[in-house]
Formats: sequence, structure tokens, C-alpha cells
Amino acid sequence: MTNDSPTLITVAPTGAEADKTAVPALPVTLDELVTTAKECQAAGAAVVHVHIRDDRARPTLDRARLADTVAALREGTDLIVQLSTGGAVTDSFDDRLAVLDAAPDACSLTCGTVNFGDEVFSNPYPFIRDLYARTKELGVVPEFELFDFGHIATLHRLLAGHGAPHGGHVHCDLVMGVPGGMAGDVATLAAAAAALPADATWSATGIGRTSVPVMFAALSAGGHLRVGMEDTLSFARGRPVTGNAELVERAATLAGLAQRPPMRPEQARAMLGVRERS
Ligand code: KMH
Ligand code: ZN
Repeated sequence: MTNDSPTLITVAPTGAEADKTAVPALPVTLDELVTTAKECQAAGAAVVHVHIRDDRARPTLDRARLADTVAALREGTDLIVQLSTGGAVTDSFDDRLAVLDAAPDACSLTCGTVNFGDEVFSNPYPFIRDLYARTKELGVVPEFELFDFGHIATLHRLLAGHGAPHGGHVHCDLVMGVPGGMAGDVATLAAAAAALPADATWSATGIGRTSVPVMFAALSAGGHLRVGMEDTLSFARGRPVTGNAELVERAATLAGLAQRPPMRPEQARAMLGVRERS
């Protein structure tokens, strides 16, 4: 891994956990999502990691709504559209598999079960294997979400048993600082990055107060960045985030200071092996 590459910035604007009534700036309607995605692209994002909400702002994996969301984000932005297959902890495996039928450019693919605060985010190996097979059938590029070191072992097992992903390139996201997952600190990030498959690229996401230290560590170690209101609702101690764009702006500023300015969407497509849109 070199540490002079431009920086891929992924924005995760919504997530499945935050409550719109408590966080009014959270984008939950399609209009809000497309507006925030446009702002984030202008600020330096190249990928949008998408969770959607229903008319009451509750997380949903409604298939028609997912397809409309992919279409609207493609229409309104150049961003790589990455749908979450993680959904909410209450979603069924069948619904999570069916996310791919909305034909996104990319999807998240979590490589193991993890305690998730007081909940359990369940990803047994047979589900991981089925989801991976479906990404290959449908030509969707997976991003391997790794919440803990066992997930890295499972990623190695998956690749050894089932070959390279669609697009031929392995890109991972180290999700750090989840209560139940790996810590969001420099030593953990360095150890996790060193354990990834050779030639993999990786981003890091620090949840909550680990967001900023994880960004500095990832930039120094040659990694890429994921930020957004899925992961961080406080910009600084006692100061709520006002919108996703300010999180992307901060990430882009740090990337520039690290002499690794933000990657444009077409550069990100080339790196990740995401097909050009027709
Ligand atoms: N909402 C979490 C339970 C993903 O998007 O793939 C799972 C999650 C991971 O957010
Ligand atoms: Zn997510």
C-alpha cells in the first residue's frame, strides 16, 4: 500500500440507526438524500453508501424504493452508488440479499457477526457466501466491511474459496469503534491494515468520537476515508453535525493536508473496478 495515492472519500449519509426526530439534519427522504449526495460530491466524495428510510423515516429495504433511489442518485450525481446490504439489525437475510436486485454499482458486504451496541449484527458464513455469489452473478462490486479481526480471517477464507470479486479488485472498509467491534485507534488500524489481503485497498471509518483520529491514522497509513452521519453525529464535542457535507469537507481538507487530495468519481471507478455507466 502506498501512501501517496489520492484519497477515496465515501459518504455514508443516513445509516439505519439515527432517529430523524432527534437528528433533524439526517437525510431520510429521496429529495434529502439526492441533495446531500450532490453537496458531498462537490465537497470531494466519490462513493455514496446508501441506507433508505420509509415515509415515517424508519429504515426499510423496500425493493421498489431501493431501485428508485439508485436511479435518482445516478440521475443527480456521478457518485458510485453503493447500497448497504447490512440494512438494520432487524432485517432478514432474504431482504438483505434482494438489495442487489436494485442493480447498484456496488454494495457493502460485512464479513462476520458482531455485537453492535446492545444488538447483534448477524452475518453467518453461509449468508456471506450467498451474498458474495450474488454480487458476482449480478456484476455488483462488493466493499468488504470489517468490524473486527475475525472478519479479516473470514475475508481471506471467502477469497480463497470463491475467488476474486466482480471487477477483480478487493476493497475493504475497516469499521472501527463500534461497541463490540475493534477499537478506533492507531495501533488497531495498523494491525488490521497489515492483515488485509495483498493488493487490497482499504478505507477506514471511525464511529463517533473515533472519527477524527481514525481519519488521521488512515491517511498516514495509505488508507482511504469513509465519513457521514451514519457514523458520526457530533462534529466536535457538544457541537452536532449540521449536515453530511461538512463531514466530507473536513475529510477533504485533511486529505489535502496529507498531500493526498480527494479522488474524483472516475478515478474511484478505475481503482475499484466499477463499470462505467452506459
Ligand atoms: N446498520 C448496521 C446494522 C452496512 O451498511 O453494510 C449495518 C451496517 C453495515 O450499516
Ligand atoms: Zn451502512
